[in-house]
Amino acid sequence: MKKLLISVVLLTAAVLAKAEDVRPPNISFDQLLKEITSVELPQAPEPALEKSALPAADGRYWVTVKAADKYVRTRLLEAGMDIVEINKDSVSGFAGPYTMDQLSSKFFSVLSKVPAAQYIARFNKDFPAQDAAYHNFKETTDLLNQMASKHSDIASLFSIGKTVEGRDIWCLRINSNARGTTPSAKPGALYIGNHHAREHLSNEVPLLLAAWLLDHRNDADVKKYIATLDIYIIPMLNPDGAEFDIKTGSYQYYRKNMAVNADKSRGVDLNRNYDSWWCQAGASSYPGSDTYCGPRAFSEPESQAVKRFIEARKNLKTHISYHSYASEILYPWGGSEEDVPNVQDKQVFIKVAAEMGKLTRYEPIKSSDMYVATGDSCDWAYAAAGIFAFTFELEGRGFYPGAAVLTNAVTNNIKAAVYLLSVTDNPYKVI
Ligand code: 0X9
Ligand code: ZN
Repeated sequence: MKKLLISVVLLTAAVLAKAEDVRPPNISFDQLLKEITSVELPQAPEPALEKSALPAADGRYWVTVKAADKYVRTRLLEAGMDIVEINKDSVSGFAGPYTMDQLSSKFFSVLSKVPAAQYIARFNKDFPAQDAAYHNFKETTDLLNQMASKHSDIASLFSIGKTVEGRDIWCLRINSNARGTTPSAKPGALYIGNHHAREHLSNEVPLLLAAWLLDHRNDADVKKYIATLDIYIIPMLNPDGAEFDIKTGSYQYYRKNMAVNADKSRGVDLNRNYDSWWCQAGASSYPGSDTYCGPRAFSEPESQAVKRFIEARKNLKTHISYHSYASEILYPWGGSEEDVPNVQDKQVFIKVAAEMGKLTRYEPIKSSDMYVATGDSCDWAYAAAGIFAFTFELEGRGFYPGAAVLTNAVTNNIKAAVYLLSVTDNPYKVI
């Protein structure tokens, strides 16, 4: 885990214009890239703007007031309260200055109050305006659906399972003659993003990779890969965490999934929850910690979904798991300082990582040279299924590198991902 860099909040006319844009999203890769670049325009900071742009800077509060029956509720309505939620012993809603005065009488008991703007911002459920180019869960889901329906002859979308909070973990499959969960004997490549909630760039890269492959389906090399390989893209493995991280409109620096732990703390580190030397080093058994490995290996629905997915597809040969940030390409082992014992496999790992390093300008290293951490997904994918599995630590100075890094990160990483496709038929051909 690396040092944090808090990005400055800048609202711009261009960004606001995008937020109000109600046209259906365009799924062509070039259009998506244009959208990304069109929001890279923060100009002079306008400190007053953010506050004045918030609704309800009119002295309203969000209040919770004791109200055990309909009679009290009626009195509250008469006092001018805008009741939004009715609970067993209380109601919550909006109250302006007049109502606040009324509520201060002995008759009522105010249990809590926050300025209305603060309450509304809490339900923003989206990226801060300067990062509007990033895709939240709904936008990601919509784009994947549109890609699958526009290219229904070669692309299909299915859920590999549900998260702790019941969201679908979407997988876009690109294959010229097999759809959905139908097995294929063609060599397979798997790209997964967003194990970690706050690493939003790790959703963008595989999402735009999918758009690019479909847009370029008629390029000679891409056409060949679509005809001869079985390609799976799961951009958002941890949508619960990703949504939690953005839902107040300011970032939470949240890493884990949204499991409720035995001690009531939240979250398991999904990249410590796989069954590869589970919880032996570089992981914590304390539930409240950011590297909590969970109560047992594969305790989490998200990691279980990956396990089921990989175990059901013996044709998978190559894999990238996207994370951020370090500009590194990591290969096994990560949970041990040893090299992988198979000498040929080691050579393949080193060679393929080096080639992808040239395309991204990321440094290729053995994962444990970053730090030894057990229970990570790529160690497990290689140990359990022999998959050549790489962890990409994408670029950017911080978990929230802004829209400015998107163009480079996406275009260079597409080159590396396509290179991986070029060796997926037989990774050993590189040595
Ligand atoms: O710690 C992780 O899970 C990854 N880094 S991150 O900053 N994205 O959290 C790195 C995983 C690499 N694996 C090992 N070193 N085992
Ligand atoms: Zn990560």
